[in-house]
Amino acid sequence: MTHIALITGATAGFGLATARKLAEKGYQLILTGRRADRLKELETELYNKFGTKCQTLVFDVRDKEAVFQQIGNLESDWKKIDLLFNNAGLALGRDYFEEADMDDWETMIDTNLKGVIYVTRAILPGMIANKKGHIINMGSIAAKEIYERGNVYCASKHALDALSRSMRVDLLRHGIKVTAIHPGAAETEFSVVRFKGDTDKATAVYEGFQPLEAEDIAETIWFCASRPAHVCINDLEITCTAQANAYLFHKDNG
Ligand code: NDP
Ligand code: 8X3
Repeated sequence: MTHIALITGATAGFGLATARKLAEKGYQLILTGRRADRLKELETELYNKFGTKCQTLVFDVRDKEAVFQQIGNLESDWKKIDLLFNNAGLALGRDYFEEADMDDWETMIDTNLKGVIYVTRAILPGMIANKKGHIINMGSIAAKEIYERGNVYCASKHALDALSRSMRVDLLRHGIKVTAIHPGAAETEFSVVRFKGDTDKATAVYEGFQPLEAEDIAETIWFCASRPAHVCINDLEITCTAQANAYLFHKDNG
């Protein structure tokens, strides 16, 4: 039987790599993000490579009305979502608490927390009706520990961790699995976004060690998604070998 997955933030990084992995494994995909051109390119790529059937939905996860409208407008067959990957998210800035930009803080809270709440509520009626489903929430090592100048990004991911554990408890009676995955440093567009297009600053983050790659996370998502029906991975932290916790790295350049 074909499974359907909805991925938020499928235009780059973890979401894009996971779309490719799930397509290879035979999933039908609902690909979402704000960059419509990238979603269309991915849809074509996956169809040509694997014959994957896709729907593309262009919305900002912060826009509650758009989220409910677009997901609500899916044809009934596409509403039977087996796997939701709440991946869309971002960090903006890396500044001391008293210096950080308040608008950046609002954006992180609205995207990393409220976006997950909206998308999850929009897809849940279908999962509850099916009495099964799996929600995978993208946390971070920053959901487990804080680091200097990580303030509101860390807070948004700590809140997401609490939300994920709450979902696990509240959705237990519906047979729905909930997993939180917490990666450390991974080289995607994440740091380019965090440093607002400053690629030198972004590249410097990963100098002197080998970070995780998006494909490492896609493999891990697939592992979580492919466990037998009676097994649920609740919480999974993953870092590259050179990273021991949120702030301790072993770098070649010291
Ligand atoms: P990327 O910047 O490569 O990808 C982020 C994705 O999120 C894009 O597809 C982007 O799509 C989407 N997105 C961002 N904001 C919105 C929005 N408002 N509405 C809809 N989609 C949005 O970063 P990563 O793949 O690295 O990050 C994915 C997730 O993983 C994030 O939640 C991040 O916090 C988390 N994470 C990242 C780590 C890392 O080191 N890279 C480590 C731990 C966790 P578009 O711009 O097209 O809308
Ligand atoms: C992204 C990884 O270490 O910048 O969540 O918080 S980190």
